[in-house]
Amino acid sequence: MTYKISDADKAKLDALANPKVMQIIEETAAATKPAKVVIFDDSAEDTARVRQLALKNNEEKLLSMDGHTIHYDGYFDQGRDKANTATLLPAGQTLSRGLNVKERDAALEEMWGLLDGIMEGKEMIVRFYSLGPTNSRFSLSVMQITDSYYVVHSEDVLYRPGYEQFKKLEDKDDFFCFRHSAGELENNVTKNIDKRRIYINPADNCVMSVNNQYAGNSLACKKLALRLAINKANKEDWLAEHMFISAFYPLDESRKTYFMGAYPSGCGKTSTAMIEGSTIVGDDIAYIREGAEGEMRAVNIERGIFGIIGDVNAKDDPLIYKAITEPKEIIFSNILTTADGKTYWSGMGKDTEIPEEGFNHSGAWKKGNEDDAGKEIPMSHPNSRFTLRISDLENADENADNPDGVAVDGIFYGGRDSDTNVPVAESLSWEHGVFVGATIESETTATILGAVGQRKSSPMANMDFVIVPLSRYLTNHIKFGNKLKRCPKVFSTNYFLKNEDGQYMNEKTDKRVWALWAEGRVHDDYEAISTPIGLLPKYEDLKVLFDGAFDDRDYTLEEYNEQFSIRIDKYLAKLDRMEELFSSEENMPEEFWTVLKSQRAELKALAEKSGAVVTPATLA
Ligand code: SPV
Ligand code: MN
Repeated sequence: MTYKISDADKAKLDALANPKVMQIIEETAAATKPAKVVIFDDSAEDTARVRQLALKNNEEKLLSMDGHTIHYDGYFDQGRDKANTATLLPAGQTLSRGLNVKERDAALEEMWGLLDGIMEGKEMIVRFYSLGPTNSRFSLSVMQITDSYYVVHSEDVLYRPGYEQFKKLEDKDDFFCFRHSAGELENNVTKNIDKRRIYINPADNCVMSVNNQYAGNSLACKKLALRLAINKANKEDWLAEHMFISAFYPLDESRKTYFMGAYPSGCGKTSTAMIEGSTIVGDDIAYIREGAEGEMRAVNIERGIFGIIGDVNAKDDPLIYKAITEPKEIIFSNILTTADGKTYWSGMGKDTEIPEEGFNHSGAWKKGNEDDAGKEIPMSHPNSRFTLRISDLENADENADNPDGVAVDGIFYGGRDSDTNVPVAESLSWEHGVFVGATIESETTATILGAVGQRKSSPMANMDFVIVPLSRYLTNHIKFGNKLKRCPKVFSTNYFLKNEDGQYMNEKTDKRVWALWAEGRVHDDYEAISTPIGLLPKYEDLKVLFDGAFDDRDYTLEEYNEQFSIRIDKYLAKLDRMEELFSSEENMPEEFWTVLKSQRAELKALAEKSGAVVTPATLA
């Protein structure tokens, strides 16, 4: 052994009796040269110690409310860094949609160079997690190595402990391995941001990530593991998806129905998972397998939420707002805080109370401050977030930790689309549902570094992580649904439709009604209007649901007609965009093209008969 370790920590490693674990620690310590190696197990003492060390090392600071802490990522480390994230493949291999690829040997050489001495003077933390409930056939094991106590503290909140699960691996190397270093720090944030690199190596199920802190770049278990899981799932017979899982209930709460949903970042995924009246299993990543009765079963691989805090207020997201303004263990990131430990973020609904100075992702901040590029620094970053445990929520679902997952009967797909899709529509078939998911488009948001507001295609809201050919991923999706005896219904949603004056056509809370309608459709409670783009709700049914769901929302026929009219030109233009994009994919499933062609033919025929904009009443 070439590194320093306490006897107690050495005993924890010995108890795992896993040669691969030992080898990885040995070679990582030899390269990174930490002051010592520290091993944490699943005990409450170790978990408490992680949080204390995040505070002691100034990676987090206490806030005035019990359990709340604040962490800051660097000014230039506020989102996932797509440009410097790459999958390592043999020379000549590429990935769909221009996902970054690097030649494996050269990239590994570069990475080991960056790792050389990177932990000098710091502790090399080794911590184990389970992706999914423990003792579950769905779950995978993760070994996280990092020099950041914020990273492991976040993972302690977001993931289930996995040290005991590693013991059960015995000597097998069936786990994902992650090496992370925040790199040299200045004022507690990564200094050498130009040397930020995130390399995914599917050949040995390892990821290396350096010179960053933002969770989407640094946390093993989040998007780094999702990429490896998608690779694994596509070689096996299951799905790894960027999806929430929640139970929706009818207004009389007489039954519950589990739904999943995929939305690109910043497009309402967490608020859909936390719709009033629902109970939540998870809001970000799910593993899906077939159940014993031929049903779709899903587990949340996480046990917490890393949610966007911007625009969370008592009116639009009452459940989330309540959850983050009460005492419990919460890590806030990149919002405005004051010397007395108060928290502020944009859109919190208290505009008049926002202080003119404080501390935020730019450091000491005053209203009107500009950055080096002359851009005014917002009070809180648009991708600032909160991290909390689902079990600390009042609306945690009773099956959130069920090792056999939950049976899913509905799937939502949505993007950020101002002019095309109707607010909710049921897909005509499983294949049509996969098409709807594959053709999600969204205006970009602040979660990804780079320009915001551009329309981007994001298949299943999962594209950034699909490190297998997109065509294979979609083919597996179609096959998976087709083999089920109880296949979920699929719904497209769109919360972002705007009228000609640029105003949103819907209130943010309207999504509750779309969920109520979809839940009812699963149980055949409502008739629907059959159209080429899918099955649409009837006005009378929505009216009753709006009246039942809200005290003061009068849903008018004019609103309905405006929202649910089929804007045929827009749909046709979207089909053209999709045809062009997917034509460059080899081996696309035939079903995709069949749906695309029939949509186009039917929409054209409808336009000839009824004009370019068709109200649902015309089709009823
Ligand atoms: C997302 O962007 O989809 C997130 C946050 O869930 S991140 O950790 O950046 O992936
Ligand atoms: Mn996500």
